[in-house]
Amino acid sequence: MKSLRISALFLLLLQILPIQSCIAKSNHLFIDKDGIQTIKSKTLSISVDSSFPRIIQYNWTANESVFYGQEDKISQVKINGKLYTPETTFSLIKNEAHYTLDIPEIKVTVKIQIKVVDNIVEFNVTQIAEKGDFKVSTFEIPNHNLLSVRSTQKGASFAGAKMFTNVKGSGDVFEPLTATVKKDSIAKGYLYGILNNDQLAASIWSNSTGEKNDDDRVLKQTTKKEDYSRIAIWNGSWIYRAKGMKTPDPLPVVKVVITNDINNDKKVDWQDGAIAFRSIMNNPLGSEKIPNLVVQRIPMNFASQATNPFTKTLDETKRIFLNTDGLGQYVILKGYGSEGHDSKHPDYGDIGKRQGGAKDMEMLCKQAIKYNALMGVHINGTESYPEATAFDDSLVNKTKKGWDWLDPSYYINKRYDGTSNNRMLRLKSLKDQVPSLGFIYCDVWYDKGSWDSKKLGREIHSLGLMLTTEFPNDHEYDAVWNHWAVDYDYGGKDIKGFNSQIVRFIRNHQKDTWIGRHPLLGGAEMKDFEGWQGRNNFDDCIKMTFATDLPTKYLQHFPILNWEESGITLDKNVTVKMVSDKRIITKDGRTVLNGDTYLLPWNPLTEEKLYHWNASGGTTTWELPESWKKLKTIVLYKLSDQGREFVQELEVKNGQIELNAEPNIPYVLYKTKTASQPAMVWGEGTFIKDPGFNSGNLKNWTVEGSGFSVVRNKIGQYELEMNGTGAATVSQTLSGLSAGTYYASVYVATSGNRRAYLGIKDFGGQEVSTYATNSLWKNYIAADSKHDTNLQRMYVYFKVPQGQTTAKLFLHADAGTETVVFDDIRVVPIKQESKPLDIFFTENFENIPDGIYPFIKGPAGGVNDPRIHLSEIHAPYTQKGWNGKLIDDVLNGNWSVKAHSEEVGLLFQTIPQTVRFKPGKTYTVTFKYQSSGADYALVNGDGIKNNLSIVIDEATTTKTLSFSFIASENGNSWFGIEKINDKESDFVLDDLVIIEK
Ligand SMILES: [Ca+2]
Ligand SMILES: [Ca+2]
Ligand SMILES: [Ca+2]
Repeated sequence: MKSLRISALFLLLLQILPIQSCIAKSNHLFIDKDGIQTIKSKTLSISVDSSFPRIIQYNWTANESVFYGQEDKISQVKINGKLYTPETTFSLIKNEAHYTLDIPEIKVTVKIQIKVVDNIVEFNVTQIAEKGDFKVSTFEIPNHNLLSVRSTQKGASFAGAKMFTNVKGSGDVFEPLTATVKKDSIAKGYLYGILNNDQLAASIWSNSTGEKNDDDRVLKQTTKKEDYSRIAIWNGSWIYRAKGMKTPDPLPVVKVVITNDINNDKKVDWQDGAIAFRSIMNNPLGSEKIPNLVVQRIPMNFASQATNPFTKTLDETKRIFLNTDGLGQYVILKGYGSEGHDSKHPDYGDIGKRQGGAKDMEMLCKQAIKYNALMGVHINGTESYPEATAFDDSLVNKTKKGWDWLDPSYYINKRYDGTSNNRMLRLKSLKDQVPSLGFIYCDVWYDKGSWDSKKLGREIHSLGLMLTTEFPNDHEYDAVWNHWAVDYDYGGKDIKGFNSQIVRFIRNHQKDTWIGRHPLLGGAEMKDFEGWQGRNNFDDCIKMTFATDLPTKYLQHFPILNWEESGITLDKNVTVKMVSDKRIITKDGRTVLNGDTYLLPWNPLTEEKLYHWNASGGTTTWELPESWKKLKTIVLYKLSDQGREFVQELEVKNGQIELNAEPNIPYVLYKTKTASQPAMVWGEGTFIKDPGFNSGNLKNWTVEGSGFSVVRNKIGQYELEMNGTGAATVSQTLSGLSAGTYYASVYVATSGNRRAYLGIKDFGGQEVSTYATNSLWKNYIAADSKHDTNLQRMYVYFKVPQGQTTAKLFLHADAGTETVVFDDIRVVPIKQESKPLDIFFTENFENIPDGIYPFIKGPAGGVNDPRIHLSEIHAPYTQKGWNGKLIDDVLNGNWSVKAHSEEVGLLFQTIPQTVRFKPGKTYTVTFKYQSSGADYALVNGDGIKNNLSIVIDEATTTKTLSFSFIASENGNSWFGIEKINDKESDFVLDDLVIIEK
């Protein structure tokens, strides 16, 4: 540092200048009489005021053109909303301007550095020293005018973007500066702002934010001066120490970038400023992954059903891998925790045991990376449910109810959750258990770009996790993907994506947040198949991936350089334009996409293979990429969920190929014949090989008898079908077992009394099996891939003795003429409690494999996401008396079955494959219950008929209900609980005991 002494002459000057107590001095530097100093790079020199941190003017070295800053004297800072005039000391250190701003009345000193690097000016607050009791919460330099243009400059113009989320309209403001332009009485807030004249364009980026939003990230004001009108931009207030925080935020910083015609289109406009802005902006963690995340998936678990256990999701990841030849996948595990969706949130570390627990989840996330899939989780940081361990009177406001699904939720005090560090610890607990997790999707945040949003972003990023969110207006700064933008037909059209040409220009390659279906750029979209919104068609997902997402993602590999009405030019010589209502994409002048058919190089930068898609099918001719033209032949493969299938070698003629394709079928072309994908290990991490029959064959099974085959159904699921009339069995040896109790389950459908068995033998105990005879009961679980069929799970329990590691699992169909279908076998260790010999059936719901065993969901509400689940105790919040609760959610132990504000109709019932009532026998069914209204009835049925219905009294303390019946001759007896009116009430059941006589 140069030693500094006060010059007597300068002090004299100060007294006659209309400035505050400026103390600027230097031994070696010339300071002109106005105290103006110059610092510079090779590209840019700037004049700064030595009496206060103010940039007056920027000079572009190459042609001496000028960009203005703040020509007016300013001398004040605003701290915690109050104006102060600091005593300023100035020094130049190695071509950097350094200011020390002393504010004696509050004993605060702020140090600021301004430096020029190439075409960028950094304005850094390097220290905020609080020497007394006063604490700085906000810091601002009013009217800072870091950049300005004048009406006397040709082409002077402002372009700014505000948050705007409707599919119609835009958040962009383009304001050419004329002498008659309307002035702004106060500064207007924007998220992004660019100024330009006909020589230079410029923009600013800062880390400023507000308490409630970041709408004032960039402030813009049009004013009238004596000789010209002026538009200026600078940044809004910084939060240094948020309310409730003991530690400060990162120090304030703002950067300015100046550019000439950087896109070489012979004019300077906002688009040059937008390109230059990329060199100063924040790049949200994971934004570089976005162009490669082509396939969009949401496996959904809800209402204890665990219809998408982690191991199944890994198998589906492999199917997509094969069908897309390894395209990147973005997968939100919605319902990874507790009983699914966001139940028990914000206990982020409570990984659902029915879904497979932490071990299976880490296995999924880690293995998925091998298949180019990024796994993340859906979390709720806005609402908490009473069963959460984190739920207490500090976390929530019990007078503010939030979303009510499986249980009512309450709004979280986010500031408390952030400042207490509790949220960070809960996020860390998840990450510690699942180190291979890729991202966190934050649902329903509703907090825009507030300080709380920024804090959450920092927490998540500090764990190395990418952040994505539901709405484009939450976390604009940190999030790279928004559900409502990508799920085009879901949610309203008023909150869809970030509707801004300016911001899409800047960040199209970094985010999936835009309004989809843009005629030129397209937009990422999802048509997933794993239960979210009840969607379950695998082939629809493939179609969306290739028809919409691959072209979108191809373009996202190239930042936008020029955007005209007629077309867009992107980096690396890529263009997209409309020709006679058809989109044409070119690379190096050659067409790679023509309407709904394409030959897209992939990876788009390295071009080692080419994807072909033709929506209507037929023959097309394509010019090959430069590096492919000299080849004599290239190799065409057809893609399916079994991987690459060789079609033919194609002759290259004059650098071109002719292709014949089936409609809506993906193809991939390689330069040489390429080994087929390695055989997939289906059922990885489970005890069973190929539990979902995804290999398409029975190679993993021993087959006895004939008639069994693996069939791909209409929605792209492989199932085991018995179409023969004789008896037959398929079996396989489970290995890796250890001493303990297990269950095995399988989805099954049969009819006409043809018995379909699941059994376990050769495990050191007596063979166990269960069977179905008539699948009369429809699957009403929307998040179940088998919904709208009559496939339901059946279970057998078995106990492996010490020293035994293997067992034989078998599926068997008796002789018969009806078709039998099996799918999705699970074998999982589970705790079992012994039951007395004289008891026919008992269940206390403490250790349920999945679903609400022995019940299935009934027809009430149709196929939906039901509001019946296994309720977990967290006294006093889940129990009667807390906050006016009328009944207990849990009657005995830690778990009960709870139906919450359900629809009218049969809510749940047993079926013979879960509780088989033998014809002619008498059964006494007993259970404990509480009910907050006399709105329920006990139903005893036979097949799809209800024989008996008994209204159950309201019970706000635990009561016991007992009834007896004689099982029907056809073997289809069951019992269940019905909701008899549409009043809002809850019903809780536990300690089911059935005695046979
Ligand atoms: Ca230009
Ligand atoms: Ca299957
Ligand atoms: Ca219980």
